[in-house]
Amino acid sequence: IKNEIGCTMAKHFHVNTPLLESISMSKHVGTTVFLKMENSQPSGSFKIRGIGHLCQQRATQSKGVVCSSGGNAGMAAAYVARKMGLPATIVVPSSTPQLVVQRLKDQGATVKIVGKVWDDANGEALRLTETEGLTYVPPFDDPLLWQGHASIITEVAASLGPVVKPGAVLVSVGGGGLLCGVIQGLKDVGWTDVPIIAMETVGADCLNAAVKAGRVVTLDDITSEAKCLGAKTVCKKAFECTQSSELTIISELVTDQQALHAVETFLDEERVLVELACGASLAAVYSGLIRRLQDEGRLPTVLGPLLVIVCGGSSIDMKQLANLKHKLQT
Ligand code: PLV
Repeated sequence: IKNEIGCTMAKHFHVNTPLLESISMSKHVGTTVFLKMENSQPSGSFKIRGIGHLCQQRATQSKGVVCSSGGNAGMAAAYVARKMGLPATIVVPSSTPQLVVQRLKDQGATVKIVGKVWDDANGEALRLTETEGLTYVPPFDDPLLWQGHASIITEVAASLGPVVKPGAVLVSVGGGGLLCGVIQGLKDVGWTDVPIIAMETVGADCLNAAVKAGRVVTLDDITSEAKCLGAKTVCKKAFECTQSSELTIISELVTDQQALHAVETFLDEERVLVELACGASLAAVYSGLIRRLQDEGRLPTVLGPLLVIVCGGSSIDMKQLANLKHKLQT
């Protein structure tokens, strides 16, 4: 594939990530655990899968892209735009840590800081789409993103081979794009009987609030420190999937403290640093939530291998980790 300036473009921008068995996590949960290491993607998270795919479909004739983001969608959009030879404008809310703003600039993006939460930044991105004629890159609500993210599951199926099937899949939910992609992937490989555990933090819980209300609702504010899970409204498709009998989706919450503790344990045991948004999923293992779901009969007592999507994230370094510890006083 050639772009406008004649550069040869890769078939896709993401890489096939490692699928690692975690002995220490298996000890915590009492069943085999496989980690899909999306933290090792270019740009630091799974977001590159969907955003790479979307940009290849929509941005080849573009004069530039604009993406609203809590951080990681922006990192992916900036990376892809740079590879495609396009300018990128990334709009982030003021809650985005300075370290992410710097990393976005290092990817060559123009960064605009607008509003308090992602929803505010998104308003500005939509405005720039209109006024500047840029290609809008949504962070989670688009079928092209879900199609790109679905490759996580097809890769896992290829790695595990025909005889092994996960007992459950663990994902973090922000706006629900990753969840929709995982659902798509499970359908693609015929694993619709594999339950999904959809994790959010208290205070960034738009899916859980929707499930409880029985309809899509908008949160008043994002009070969690897991800002990359901080969309006030979950995408309609993700909510609809929780209401359908085609797949089992269990929506669960952990506290910021539990997510932070999970980030630290993961760093100690796996030697990998991920952000709080990812810690929300890991906490399901470390906090005993999986075992509780088994005790409650919501997951089978004898569970097949647990597949953990290690979504990754760039909003973290040792200094930020110390800041979070101080803020959350653990
Ligand atoms: N983060 C989005 C939305 O933020 C963003 O703009 O980067 N894990 C990580 C590390 C993430 O960055 C995100 C999304 C998620 C999980 C959740 O993915 P989603 O939004 O597709 O459910 C407001």
